[in-house]
Amino acid sequence: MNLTILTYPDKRLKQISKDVAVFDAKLHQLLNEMNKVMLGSNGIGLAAIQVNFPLNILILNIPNSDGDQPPENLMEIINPVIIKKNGTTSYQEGCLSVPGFYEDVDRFETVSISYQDRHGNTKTLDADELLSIAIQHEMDHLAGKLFIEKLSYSRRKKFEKEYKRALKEKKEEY
Ligand code: QAP
Ligand code: CO
Repeated sequence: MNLTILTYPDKRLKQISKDVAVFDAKLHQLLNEMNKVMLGSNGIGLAAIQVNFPLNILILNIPNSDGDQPPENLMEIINPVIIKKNGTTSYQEGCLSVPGFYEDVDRFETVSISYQDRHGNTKTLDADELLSIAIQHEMDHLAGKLFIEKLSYSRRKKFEKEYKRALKEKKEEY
């Protein structure tokens, strides 16, 4: 399958993802490969569009207090819909598709979602703290949005400047 992570400003990240209709072995293979790519890149969350599959799929593995990400903490969330949201919070977010940049982003404090698991079974989940933030971050990917689009004008400017410089330095380092 050989997945690679798309990075900003790749326009493919702007695609609107579509619902998964078939819960077959190919879907399971994609989920398994996404998990490998996420953990191999030190990620805590990944949307399928970030590996160029415009499907409503996200995976999460929120580290526990000692920083571990055991396999039993992996969450596979397919076709998610927010059914309840409350409060506001702010967190310094990053993204595997925007490497090296972190900035505060406003989110709902808690969200409840309805989603399907890898077998197509419908579930609900009440999320708070980092899990809630991560779900909202990854669901934005499914709508073709990156966290940098939620920044104020001045912070977005700061991002563009820093990110362009980093890209240029990377090109020059061969
Ligand atoms: C989304 O983000 C997220 O810049 C997941 O050099 C972010 O896994 C959810 C990463 C914040 C909740 C809060 C970023 C790895 C990983 C980088 C990630 C980098 C290496 C980001
Ligand atoms: Co992201």
